[in-house]
Amino acid sequence: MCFKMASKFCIYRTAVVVLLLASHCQSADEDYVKTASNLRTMIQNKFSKNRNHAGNMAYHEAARNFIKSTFEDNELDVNMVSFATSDPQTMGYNVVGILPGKLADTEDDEYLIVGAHFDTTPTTPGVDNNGSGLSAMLEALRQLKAMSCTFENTVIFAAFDMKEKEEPTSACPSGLCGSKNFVEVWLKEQLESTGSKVKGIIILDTIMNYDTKNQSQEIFLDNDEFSSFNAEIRDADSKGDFLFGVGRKSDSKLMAAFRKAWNDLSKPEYKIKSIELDIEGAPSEDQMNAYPRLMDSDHKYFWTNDPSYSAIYLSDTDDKRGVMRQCYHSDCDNSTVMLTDSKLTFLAKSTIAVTNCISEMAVCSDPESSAATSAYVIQTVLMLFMFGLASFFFM
Ligand SMILES: *[C@@H]1O[C@H](CO)[C@@H](O)[C@H](O)[C@H]1NC(C)=O
Ligand SMILES: *[C@@H]1O[C@H](CO)[C@@H](O)[C@H](O)[C@H]1NC(C)=O
Ligand SMILES: CC(=O)N[C@H]1CO[C@H](CO)[C@@H](O)[C@@H]1O
Repeated sequence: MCFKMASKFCIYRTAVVVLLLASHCQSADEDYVKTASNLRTMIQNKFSKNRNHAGNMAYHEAARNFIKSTFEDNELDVNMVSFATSDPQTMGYNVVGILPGKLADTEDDEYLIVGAHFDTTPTTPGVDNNGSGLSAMLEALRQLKAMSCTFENTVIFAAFDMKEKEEPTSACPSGLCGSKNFVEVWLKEQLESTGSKVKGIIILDTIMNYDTKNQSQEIFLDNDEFSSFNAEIRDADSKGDFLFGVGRKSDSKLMAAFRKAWNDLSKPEYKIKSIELDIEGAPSEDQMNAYPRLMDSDHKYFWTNDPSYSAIYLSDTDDKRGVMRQCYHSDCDNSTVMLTDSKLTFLAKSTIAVTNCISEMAVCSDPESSAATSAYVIQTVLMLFMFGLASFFFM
């Protein structure tokens, strides 16, 4: 009706609707802006210099203490977990923060774990690798706390030390020492003493290098089984405009939950692509060797553990995309190159997706959250009412 009658009123009415819709949608955009701004500040101030235990010991320690105090500020139970390394002079330190759920310390509890490594190789500021994953984890923690609801399940935030292997000392020649210790010692003891289980782990590694230029994305998987995945990238002009997720068959529920959280957000130009390896449970030696790129992050020991835990690994494909082809493990993985608006917005989307995925899976059960939902419903009803009123006057 409105559209047939090109009246002045029709224009008013459309304007009112547009304004109402804009005010209603604003909060989503504000979330991105606020998240990106928090991430920028954190990376700039805390994660823009080298954090190798031998390369820059003071900054490595400062990063660790910053993570610890962030956990404390958010009222987590904090464990600074030290572990011996193959170098008797060097200790490793994981920083673990626990947000106990209502089911904490019971056999019904199923942990959700978010993990990122905080060290770098000796020669890089490590803004993308892996200041990005760590910042996303800490910002997701802030957002989860801001929801002010008590989760059914316990959520654990783990900052791993000594992921990186290229270093002047022989502390961790194989890499992934922090997450290995976390899984095989700390988590094992925790589960044995409580009888609790693990629902899923999200590993955030190098995740902020978004690049929309043609040919910015190299093909990074050469196994035949990925030919259609590769074709899809080529057909879209090989743009590095997606977050890359890896899981096994055994991780399909967790990956589906994360993808849903991602796809429910706005800004579809920031994409997600994931693969599902044809693996159930712990990968065999042959399977490990078949996918070297896909096994080389902190999810590895969650997969190989007995029992094997559900874990997904998220990255921006590291040295196979855009500027990271030159900057990986080097000088220019720095704040000037990485802290652009589009890279920060990409990181913000990953952060909000982690927040929403964890809050969904950990089951928020507080009346306050349903109060938030009611507020949303009331806002919507009010909006429809005003729309009706506006129609009445302007028809
Ligand atoms: C990217 O590739 C597409 C298709 O090949 C082409 O139409 C477009 O102009 C290219 N963009 C740039 C910026 O080169
Ligand atoms: C980061 O690296 C770029 C490229 O090498 C350089 O131009 C810039 O000055 C560096 N920024 C910082 C903060 O070191
Ligand atoms: C995805 C990923 O693991 N990114 C990098 C983080 O740091 C280590 C060590 O440099 C790299 O091997 C990872 O590939």
